Amino acid sequence: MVDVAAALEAGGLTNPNVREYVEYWAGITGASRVEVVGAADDARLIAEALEAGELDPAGEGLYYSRSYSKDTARSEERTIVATNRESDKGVYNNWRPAAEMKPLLVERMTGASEGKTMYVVPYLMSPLGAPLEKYAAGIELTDSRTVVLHMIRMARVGAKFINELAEPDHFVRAVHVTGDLENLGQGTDDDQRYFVTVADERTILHFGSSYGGNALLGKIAHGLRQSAYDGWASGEFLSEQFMLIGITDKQTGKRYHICGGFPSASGKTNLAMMLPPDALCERYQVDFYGDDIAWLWVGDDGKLYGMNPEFGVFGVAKDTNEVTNPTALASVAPGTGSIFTNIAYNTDTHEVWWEGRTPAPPADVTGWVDWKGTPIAERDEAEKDAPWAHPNSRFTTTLANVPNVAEDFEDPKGVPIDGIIFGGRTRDREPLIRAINDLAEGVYDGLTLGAEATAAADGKEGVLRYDPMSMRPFMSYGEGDYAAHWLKILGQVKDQPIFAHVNWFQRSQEDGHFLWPGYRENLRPLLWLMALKNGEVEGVQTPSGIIPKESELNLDGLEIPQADLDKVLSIDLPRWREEMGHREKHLKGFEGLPEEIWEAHKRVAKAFDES
Ligand code: GTP
Ligand code: SPV
Ligand code: MN
Repeated sequence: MVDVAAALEAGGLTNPNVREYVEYWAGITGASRVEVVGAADDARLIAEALEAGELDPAGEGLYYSRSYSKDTARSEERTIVATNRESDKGVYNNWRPAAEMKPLLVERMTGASEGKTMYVVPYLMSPLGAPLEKYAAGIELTDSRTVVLHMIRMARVGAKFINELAEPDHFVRAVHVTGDLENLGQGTDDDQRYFVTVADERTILHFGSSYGGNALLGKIAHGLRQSAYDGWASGEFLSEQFMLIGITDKQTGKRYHICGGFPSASGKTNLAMMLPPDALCERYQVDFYGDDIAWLWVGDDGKLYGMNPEFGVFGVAKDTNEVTNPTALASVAPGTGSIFTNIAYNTDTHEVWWEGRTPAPPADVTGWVDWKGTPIAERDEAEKDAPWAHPNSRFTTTLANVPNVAEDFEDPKGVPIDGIIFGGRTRDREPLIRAINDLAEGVYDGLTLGAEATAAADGKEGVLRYDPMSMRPFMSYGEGDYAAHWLKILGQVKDQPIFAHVNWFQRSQEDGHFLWPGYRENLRPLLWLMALKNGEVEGVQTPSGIIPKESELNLDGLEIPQADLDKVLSIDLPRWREEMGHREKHLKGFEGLPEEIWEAHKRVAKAFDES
């Protein structure tokens, strides 16, 4: 048996509540060593990982990693929220009784870390001193060094975050055991993986993966699922899969903050890193606060506040290039300590590449291997046309590396929210932007977000489905309660943020091209939204919200075919009427949905009937 007390002491982890927890799981997993780690250990752990072949060099201060080929995305089927109350069961949270799941996880984890080190990773999902700090502390136990290196980039990591807790026992207990990845039956009827959040015990037990969304437990499992549950149980806050940005109009000195949810791999990181279009650069500035998670609460002044609990970015690589997202490229430039996962790699030159990095892959394939490690020159007939990088390949970097990160991104008081937007990959029906002034209609709009699923979840790409508030994979309690909690929190706000639904992904029915150029141009509809909130423009009222008149959108320097612009600035009435029937069915699945949401639905449906 490992001497846990000695390991905790050596690592400076003095909180007396930690020992029993670590001893229990060290005993179960059979780990051969226990080691407390923090951000200060990064350089040593990187050196060890390079030495062990877990990482490869990818340029100065850049690293390349590869996860097992059947372990490249979150698994929604194997992700479960367990509690001790059946009333926590929702449509999407895969609820199971805690008493059933805990023994299953103990069984799988028993002896599964033999021969390995159990790293003790104390973390905080919040800037120090934030109003919601008490929900942000956790300790991840993991048997993967690569997971530690990712955690150091994605969260604030160090013993001090746990030693100095106001309530010393109030931290999330998060256990990650990788398992024998080659023998877990991923995706088969005999799938051994389990990713369980025991939400009412603030315990997270994940077995069978080393991919980010399944293994970085501070991020998705704690930062979204657990905290959404905590926010509801305490009645204090919302935790959402939201990006968060600031927009400054340098001419008037006005500053706005907008947050919003798009499903996984649907544009949050790109929006948060946005460089304004060239013609608008002189006047406007976009500041990055967060790209994947926001916690929202009502301040003493009655305003809605938001903050990003994370410390880094775990971004989609595909299609990131100098035109679409120069900010992202700068964030992963030499010297940033960034880690790339599952992209293509050149074993001679240590260069990296992914689809969309350049229009065509490198012409000289010497030294290049694909994301599975197969030399490109040796790929067989079946693999020949397959992508070089996995579609869900990612880069990991810290917020401080992001060129447009807001000056006050670590300010614990958060930022006041002026707008809340929802969006997704919707190939028809959804216009560029439609604004919603009514709280219940805004919440209703989030609940009925429908979009194409992406490669961020195993085996789901392209499937059209509802994804309420972009939280479908992260929902931790019933949707009816979730809607009521939104209405309750937002109902306390004095100066209501404006809501909007946006869509950068409408396609031509003839040739499938994107009708809106997207990326940097997405600032334009957001500027219109703030102008609408200020009463500077009026837009056109439609049954599903207010859409911009063409003359109200700042189109300086934008080249877009008139027919495409007309299409994204219009409402397709027959398609919408059809959609209203689908929505009714979708909402009927939610137990205890508040009457205000049904009334909002009926108002919108009636307006379509009468239009
Ligand atoms: P998660 O990290 O999975 O939650 O994803 P995300 O919502 O942050 O998505 P991200 O910004 O990483 O974008 C995902 C993919 O969509 C990338 O391949 C982007 O290049 C692409 N994308 C982002 N914004 C746009 C846009 O405005 N138009 C088009 N056509 N593609 C976009
Ligand atoms: C997502 O899938 O929405 C992500 C990345 O942000 S993951 O960490 O895999 O969840
Ligand atoms: Mn995400």
